[in-house]
Amino acid sequence: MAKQEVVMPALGMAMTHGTLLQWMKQAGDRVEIGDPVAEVETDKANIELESEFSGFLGAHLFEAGALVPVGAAVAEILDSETPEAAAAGPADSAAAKTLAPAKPVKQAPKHKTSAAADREEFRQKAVLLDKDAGAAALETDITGLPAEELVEWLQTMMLIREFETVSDRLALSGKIPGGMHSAAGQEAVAVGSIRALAPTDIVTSSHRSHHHSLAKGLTPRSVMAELFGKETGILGGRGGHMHLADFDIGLFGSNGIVGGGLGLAMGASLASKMRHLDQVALGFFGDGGANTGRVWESINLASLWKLPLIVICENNLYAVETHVARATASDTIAGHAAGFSLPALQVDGQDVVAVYKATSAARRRALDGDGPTFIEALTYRYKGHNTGDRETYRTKDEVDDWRATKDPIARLTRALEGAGILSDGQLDQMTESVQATVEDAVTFAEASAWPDIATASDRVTGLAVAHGA
Ligand SMILES: Cc1ncc(C[n+]2csc(CCOP(=O)(O)OP(=O)(O)O)c2C)c(N)n1
Ligand SMILES: [Mg+2]
Repeated sequence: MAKQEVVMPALGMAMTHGTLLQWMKQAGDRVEIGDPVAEVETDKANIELESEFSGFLGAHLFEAGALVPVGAAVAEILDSETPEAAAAGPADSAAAKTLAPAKPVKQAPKHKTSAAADREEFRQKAVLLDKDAGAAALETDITGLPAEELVEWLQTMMLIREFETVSDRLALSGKIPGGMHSAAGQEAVAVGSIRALAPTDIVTSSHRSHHHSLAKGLTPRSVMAELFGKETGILGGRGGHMHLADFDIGLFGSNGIVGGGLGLAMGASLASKMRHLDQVALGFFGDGGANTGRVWESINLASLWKLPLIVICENNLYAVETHVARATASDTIAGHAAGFSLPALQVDGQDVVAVYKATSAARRRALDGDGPTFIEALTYRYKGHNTGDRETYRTKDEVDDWRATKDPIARLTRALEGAGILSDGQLDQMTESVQATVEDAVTFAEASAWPDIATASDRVTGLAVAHGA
């Protein structure tokens, strides 16, 4: 009977324990992914603990009212066909643990959100994916693209999704220190754009960067080990999840300065132009980054000097808790950019082919000496802003809708199946393959050594590490 654990999440750097206020599912109950299993109180708030798996709930491992250490399993989700077996639970669960006296159960705060109003406002202002689109617009047109490449795109998107799913769980359980920013849902932006580049082109990223880094060619092992802070990580464990870089593959790094990556990309494109290289630089940032001055300074100079720069704004609708409609004066972010005398367009960021085509055109223009292009990719993050985000600013329905109707992996899969490109059983093989790759990355990271404390001040700059100093 396969088992998966529901664990007490780490919702802040200082959190060591949480109180299990009440159970919302009983042993033997059927549980779907996303179902609330228990209500938990932390030092910050009350949250619903959702299941990451579907199956049957095993025995409660703690009683309501118990103080539970971060990372401890509170229940298991069993793969059992027989709910009775699930209810029986593990042999040692006869008495659920109580580490603290039961407390009176507090009322959970009402779900506070203004997302519905925000969405309506944004619909009036911007060209959203679902605006008058109809079902046809939610398909992906793969006409004329080589089957082998399309399958590789799908596989890479699946790998990123698996990496994000597993690492998010590890961050919640406290195994990945400091949490992370998941890019689950945004895979098509990274893969569609980076597959339109040459391997020698430069990419700079933001704080949400696992998808860019894996698409550009960092190995899952080197990224996972970096997230763990181990010496086998791509930066020797110095960078963590917000500082992934490898100059040898043209990945000039992620960083925590919102909007900062575009300045680096602009500098790289200036260098390419001055050296007369056949090379472009692509800089990513988010809708929040689009409200920082450095982004527009970079775009202004790149347009004025006709630099080989591709600017991609991943508009996932939120900057932490702020909806883009609350922070953006013009109708669209591309609308801001249009004033800088460069092509500025919106693309469906959940359509890997649309992103690929827009970036290919931008690259041709850049190499022809005509300057930068601004691409606003409309996308969505499935997880909260970072590990432990309580997501009180949007509804579960909104997230479910994006997952159900606009998922980039499902869309490409449908297109490939429709065209007979995926053979029988190939999708299952691809799923097993990405699961094995990520499992291997976790095993590798866990088994790797911590950096030697005596070397703490060595290789502290990305430049030195990337050159193997
Ligand atoms: C210059 C700067 N200002 C503020 C922050 C705090 N901060 C971290 S992420 C973030 C929101 C970024 O939103 P967005 O650019 O839309 O990217 P997303 O998180 O959606 O990928 C903010 C404000 C920061 N890291 N750097
Ligand atoms: Mg955003």
